[in-house]
Amino acid sequence: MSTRPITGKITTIERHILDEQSAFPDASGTLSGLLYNIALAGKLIASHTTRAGLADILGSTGQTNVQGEEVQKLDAYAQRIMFQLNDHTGRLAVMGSEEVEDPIPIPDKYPTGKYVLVFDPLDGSSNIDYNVSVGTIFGIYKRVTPSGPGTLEDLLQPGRKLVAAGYIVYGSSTMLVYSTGNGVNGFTLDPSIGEFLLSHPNIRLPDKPKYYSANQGYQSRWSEGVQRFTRWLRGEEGATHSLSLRYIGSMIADVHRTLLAGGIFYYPADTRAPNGKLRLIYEANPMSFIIEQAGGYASTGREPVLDVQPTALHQRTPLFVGNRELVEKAEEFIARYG
Ligand code: AHM
Ligand code: MG
Repeated sequence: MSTRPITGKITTIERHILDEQSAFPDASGTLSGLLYNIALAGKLIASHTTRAGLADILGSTGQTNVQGEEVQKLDAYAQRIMFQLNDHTGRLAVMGSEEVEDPIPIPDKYPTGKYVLVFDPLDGSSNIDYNVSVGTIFGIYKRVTPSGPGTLEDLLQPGRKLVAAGYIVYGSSTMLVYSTGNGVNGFTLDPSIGEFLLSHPNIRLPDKPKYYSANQGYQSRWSEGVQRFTRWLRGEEGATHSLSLRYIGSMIADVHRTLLAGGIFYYPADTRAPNGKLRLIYEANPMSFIIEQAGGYASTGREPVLDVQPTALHQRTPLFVGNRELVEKAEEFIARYG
């Protein structure tokens, strides 16, 4: 074991959240508490995802965990954790989740608050069986209805109105990345002490993009503009350089890599999915907010994702996110060829 003394400043996520809050002298601490609770949810979900391969073994023997609960599927667990950590705090008016069809009310016995939480509790969950990275995505808005229980109207806000957003990726290590509109910071979970520590301060997309990322298995279903754009990324269609390809099939991990390495991730519309696959409110918007806060750009291919006015909780959107010049190039090809 290393006996090297700790020399650098160690910033826990709690300290970072409080430091950010101090920039707003009138802040009540409600948002800070909400963010800290989400970080706690991330730790709990991370401790389960690392045991993912064991769930079936334990489940088949009828094992129960320490709380006496039956071992259950990870996405249901992640949903329950996000709900239970946030339902009683008096901070939220309503929640919206990929896992639940309707707006999730705050139980009557608890007070409601001024914020709204949208989340995908476990994005990429089809990858769990193959030990591929998955993650939790979240977005926080101020409520628009005046008081009492929050409604669908509170959830149908454009991404531009996000107060904070972020994600927790359960990969080779667990990382939490968030922004309150003042840049992007990343924290790595130190499992030995159970704390998220600031490991990636002030993340900016590198100027020189490295990878493009899309499910090219669907290429024949894409529009001509998207097909030509893809060829351009590979050095054809008059391009002067080409990018390398990476596709995990877990949006959270594909966008996380795009954020750190530079490049573009896209999930376009296709002949079978005319609005693409990804969901606007709790997948595309929070990830787009992060990418834009880090100097990049997010588009539907025709307009900024963050400007889309949602009309339904689970609506889908085509998504192009990454280095601005690449995303704008996609818009150019789509405007020209459809
Ligand atoms: P999920 O929310 O059910 O996990 O679905 C969303 C996931 C994204 O993480 C990923 O980008 C996409 O589905 C992959 O889809 P495909 O298998 O069509 O490439
Ligand atoms: Mg998802």
